[in-house]
Amino acid sequence: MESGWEMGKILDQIDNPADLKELTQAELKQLASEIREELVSVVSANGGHLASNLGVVELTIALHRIFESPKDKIVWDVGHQAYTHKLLTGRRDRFSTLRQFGGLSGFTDRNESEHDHFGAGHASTSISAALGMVVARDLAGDDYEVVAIIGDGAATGGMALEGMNQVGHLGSRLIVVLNDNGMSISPTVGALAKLLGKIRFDDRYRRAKDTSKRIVTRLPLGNRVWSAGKQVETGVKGMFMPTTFWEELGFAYMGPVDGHNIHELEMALAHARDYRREPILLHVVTTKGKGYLPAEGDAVYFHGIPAQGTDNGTIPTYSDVFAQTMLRLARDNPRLVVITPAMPEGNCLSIVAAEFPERVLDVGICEQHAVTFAAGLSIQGFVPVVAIYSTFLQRSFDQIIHDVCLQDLPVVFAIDRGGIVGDDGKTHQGVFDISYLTMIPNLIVAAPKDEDELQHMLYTATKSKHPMAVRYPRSTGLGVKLDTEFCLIPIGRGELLREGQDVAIVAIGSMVAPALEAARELTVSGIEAAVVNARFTKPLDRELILEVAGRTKRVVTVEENILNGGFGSSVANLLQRSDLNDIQVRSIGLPDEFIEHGPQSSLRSRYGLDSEEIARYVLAAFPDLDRAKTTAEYSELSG
Ligand SMILES: Cc1ncc(C[n+]2csc(CCOP(=O)(O)OP(=O)(O)O)c2C)c(N)n1
Repeated sequence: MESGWEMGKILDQIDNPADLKELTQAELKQLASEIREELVSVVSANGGHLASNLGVVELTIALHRIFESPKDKIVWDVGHQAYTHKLLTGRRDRFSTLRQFGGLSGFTDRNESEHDHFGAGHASTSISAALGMVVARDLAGDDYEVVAIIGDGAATGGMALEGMNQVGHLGSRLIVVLNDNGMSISPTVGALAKLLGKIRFDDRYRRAKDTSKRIVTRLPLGNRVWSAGKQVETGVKGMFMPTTFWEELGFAYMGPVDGHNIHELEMALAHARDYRREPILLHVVTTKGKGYLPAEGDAVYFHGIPAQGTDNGTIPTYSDVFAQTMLRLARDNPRLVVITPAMPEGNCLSIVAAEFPERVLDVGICEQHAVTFAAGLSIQGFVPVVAIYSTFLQRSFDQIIHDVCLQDLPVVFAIDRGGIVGDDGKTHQGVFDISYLTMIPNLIVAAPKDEDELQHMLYTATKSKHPMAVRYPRSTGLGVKLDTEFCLIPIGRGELLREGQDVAIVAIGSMVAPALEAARELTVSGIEAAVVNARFTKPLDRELILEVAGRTKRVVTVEENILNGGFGSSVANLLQRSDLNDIQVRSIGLPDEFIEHGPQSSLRSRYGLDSEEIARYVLAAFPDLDRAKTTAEYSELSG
């Protein structure tokens, strides 16, 4: 670090974590406030996880002062709170590109920095990944520290508990920092959350906060107040803790520590680092949104904010229409229950919860449990709707197969964020669901062409005798009128939206509207394309697809999903097994790669999923059509 930083911002002088070590406590405080300014400024413009990041500024600074990344491994859970970590690990200059196409990811990413020891985006992975590193270290006879930082929300996830179970069993040297702000996206739910609440709000802790400060400043680093768990003989630990939950799991427990006091954090982390015996759980209490009043006041909204200039307009989103539909259905059917794995906000469920609090169940960040829990409700004659993002449903793959579909239980999967989600990028794209759901026996898989069809499909799903998935995109609807009466959509029936004899564009879900538009654009080239809204990827509308294919001899499928195992491959399979000969089939969809972050519209265009690209593809895929057009034009010209 250059000397003379007093002249400018301290943050501008931090090129790597080692630069932090020379700063005084007063300078660190100044640095924390500069970081907050930078976070608010960039995230307000680009969108992102503001409140979570504001809450861990001091914790991140302290971690990078006490540990030596990249030698020591700092493993963030979810990775959505790693913005300060990015600022301090050589990415300050690129921070303004956060979540933009080609810019920094909104999560930890091993391709981005040697300081990102584990890539994340989905919750509850840190303890398992960190334990893997610990065991590798110990088997290889290496010596470095491994620290997992996990939020109280992510700690509700099953894998976190599975990881803790093995950590306690092995007794390995691992430090788990529990970043407890009482919030997941919404307030954290569950018995574990209650336990943490007890500690946070315990009178003895509040009194002890000051006491501990006194003790910490009075005593040298090695004082026994901070020596952990079973070794502690002073009364301080007992004073802090109403329970020994973590100790029973085999962890030494330290805390709770004030997560906005850098000095105190450093002392606690240094003790944890030097303890070197059993695994340690360091309980750090933070305030989500800290230091920016709007975010402190409304941490739920500021958990993840949209980029500046994102105009929501007046057209409802698909998520809005989902929630409105659930509300109406819940009024009519006292057996309808909506299950959300910690995403009541994202799924817009507050309007349903306000009227039926006992029938909207937040189960925590527990997608696997959510699905099997739904199976149990279904067996007892209830109508469970699992409201879930496509990307997170991946967690429940076996539960869908083994607990729901194998028993043919009529569970409804309302799958939000199907397709390209945009700025969250690789970890969050909902581009696999058509493939991984269509292959499962008994499961009906549908995707609506617009928000009106969504409500009818959801209604149909709640009346189904079989499990049914309805997937819809992250976006506003098309602005179509919503029918006031729900109607049943015949299972496995698509609809022919446009006649045409040259080529049939068979589209599913969000791709139906651009397919229709592409067909209009193709008329300029003298090509008449039929357009089919397939509605179901399973069961397919055999009759309709075979009929248009037989007539046009050219079929193009379009889906916002990976091509491998997707809708297009189902249609190709159908045609291959039919008696039809000489049908040319082409499929538009996403390639066999992880799709990066960027605006939804530019990603769609990049991957050929908008009307212009679909039209261009049709022309290129069937040059005979183009020739026909040219000949037609030629004869027209030549009179
Ligand atoms: C498997 C999975 N489910 C849901 C989410 C969506 N999600 C992102 S952050 C978050 C809350 C995390 O809460 P916590 O771990 O306490 O961190 P905080 O933001 O409060 O710091 C949720 C539910 C996710 N990333 N991964």
